Amino acid sequence: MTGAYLALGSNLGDRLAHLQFAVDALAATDHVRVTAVSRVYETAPVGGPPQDAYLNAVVALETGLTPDALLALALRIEADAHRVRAERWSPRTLDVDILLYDDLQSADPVLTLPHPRMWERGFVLAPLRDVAPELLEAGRTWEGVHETAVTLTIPWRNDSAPSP
Ligand code: X6L
Ligand code: MG
Ligand code: MG
Repeated sequence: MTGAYLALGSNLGDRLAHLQFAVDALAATDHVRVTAVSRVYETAPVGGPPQDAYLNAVVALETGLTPDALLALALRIEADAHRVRAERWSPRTLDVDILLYDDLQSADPVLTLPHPRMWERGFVLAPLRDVAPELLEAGRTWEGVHETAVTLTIPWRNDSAPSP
């Protein structure tokens, strides 16, 4: 089993429902165990055309899936949430990005690991800090990222240990 971290984002429709949908879909997948979910953050949009604020979160997994299989799963979950691929960086119902897969480094443009721009994005780092504070350098700050009062739940699973 390998540790991986996924970033979730939504700024269309019922944003919170889309994030929870992703957690539920991940947890329901064979060879995937959701070990932790971050708090949910409301974040100012970065890049692309003017668009509404996002909700962002990060999920920690243990998985027996290969990186390619995990990417295929992420894309399928986005499609199942009715993601429409319009112009680059446009609003979306659900974005599921692989941030880290074990300590794998890959320059493959289809799946670059670690996620090439994750360390500059507060909307990634704030939730990542919730589940893996050891990965972040101390004292980093970011703007436009606000913790919300809502939380995601990890669905009960037969084969899952309690989350930390
Ligand atoms: C210069 C040029 C600086 C481009 C930054 C950063 C572009 C991030 C795109 C950039 C640049 C992105 C989310 C988002 C997007 C999200 C929030 C992107 C791709 N996804 N904003 N913008 N949350 N808050 O999940 O990340 S589009
Ligand atoms: Mg993204
Ligand atoms: Mg993406």
